[in-house]
Amino acid sequence: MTDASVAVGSTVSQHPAAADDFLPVQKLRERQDERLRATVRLACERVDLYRQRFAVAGVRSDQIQTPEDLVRIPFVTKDDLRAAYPQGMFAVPLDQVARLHASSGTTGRQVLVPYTAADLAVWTAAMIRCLVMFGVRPSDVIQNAYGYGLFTGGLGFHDGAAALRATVIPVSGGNTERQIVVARDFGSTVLCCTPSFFLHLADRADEMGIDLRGLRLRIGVFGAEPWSEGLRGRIEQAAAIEAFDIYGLAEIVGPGVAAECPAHSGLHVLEDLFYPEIIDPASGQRLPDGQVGELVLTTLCKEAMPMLRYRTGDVTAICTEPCPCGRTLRRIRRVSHRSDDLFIVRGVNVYPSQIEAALLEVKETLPHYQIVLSQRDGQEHAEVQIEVGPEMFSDRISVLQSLQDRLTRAIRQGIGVHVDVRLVEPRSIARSEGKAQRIVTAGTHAP
Ligand code: DLL
Repeated sequence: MTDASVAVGSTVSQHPAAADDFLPVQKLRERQDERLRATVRLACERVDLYRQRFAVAGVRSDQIQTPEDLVRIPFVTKDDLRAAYPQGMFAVPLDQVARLHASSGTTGRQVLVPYTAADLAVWTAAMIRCLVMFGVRPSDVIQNAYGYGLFTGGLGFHDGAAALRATVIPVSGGNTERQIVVARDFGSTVLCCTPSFFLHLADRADEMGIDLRGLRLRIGVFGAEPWSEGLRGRIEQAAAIEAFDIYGLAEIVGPGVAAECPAHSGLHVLEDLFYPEIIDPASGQRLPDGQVGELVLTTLCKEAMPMLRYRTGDVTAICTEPCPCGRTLRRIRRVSHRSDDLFIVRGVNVYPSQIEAALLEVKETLPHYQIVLSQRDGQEHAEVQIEVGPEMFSDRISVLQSLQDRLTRAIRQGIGVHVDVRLVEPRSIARSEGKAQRIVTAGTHAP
């Protein structure tokens, strides 16, 4: 990060849509209180689950006046949403629903998410604010390589970019070669996609003899899955762009819940729209700012499906320092993993992001990796499979052995325990066109 980039950030944040990012704290609190009261009232009037939960907890809706009072009410979980499938959580009749989306279903059955026209307008305004935060301007050409469809990435970015009056290329996810040709021939200046798809794209561009650094791209907007600080460095280098993190989830709105400003030190939560809390995932106790735990979100403006204390499963912390960009919105640290996205090696909990960070310490490998879980002797066994580039693979066995040793050491240093590492052939790990699947389960191995 440079001082200049912060200066650029504050210049573009003159955009009228960005004013809500800079509200005086007192005004922000008043807005949150007012919106929270209206949301709680609506939820309890219209949604059985909230009515029942409040009754069991012995709380009346008018007792929830400020976000501090939220601790009195129970959480909502993904299981609750699944149990209410398809429309049990809707707070409006279907004829007032303007659009339906769904969560990705990475951890089970999809959850249906309705939006009224007003919800869509709020979402679009949130996306404009995020794009402005990244320094995107109406003169930009935005290549939107998030999937269009039930997934919120495609249309979320599309509506925000169109409302910003930028030029949108609705290329959607996948079709890697076409993406590269589009970026080159259409003169894209902003690329939006998952970080794992970008890696795939960078590899392919290399094979096609196209240098992404020579294109007009200047900004990349990456989210929808965890990615590490180390990966940011690789991405920025591969395409000579500034890479920004954006966070969101369908149950709350889609992309646009939180985003990075040019200071790159955490993601500002649009907390006049989505109220964040961090809890201890085991006890459910709210944790003070600065402590790591599970992110819980409450929507403050949603009509069609208000969410009160939704447990995201995502692990982060609220940053305590003010941000140099001047935004009054609190920040969360980048989401490194989901609380259920772990595997266990010799009793130690390990997350894929820790493996990725360790791999990035070793220069020769691209972070194309997968963690393969299997049963051996009745115990869960984990093996990290890492792809090596074609030039390395054709090399001598001793070179490969030395690479494997260095990777094994880097991982051991990173996570504190030994994990089996296996180098695999170029292109043998399935490429992601959207969210990467880092952990896979193999068939049962004979002991
Ligand atoms: O992934 C929405 C989105 C689209 C966000 C495009 C950003 C860009 P879902 O499909 O419902 O929605 O998946 C939500 O993805 O709970 C996190 O576990 C993960 N996730 C989303 N953004 C990030 C991020 C979209 N920036 C789930 N870093 C969330 C880490 C992320 N994880």
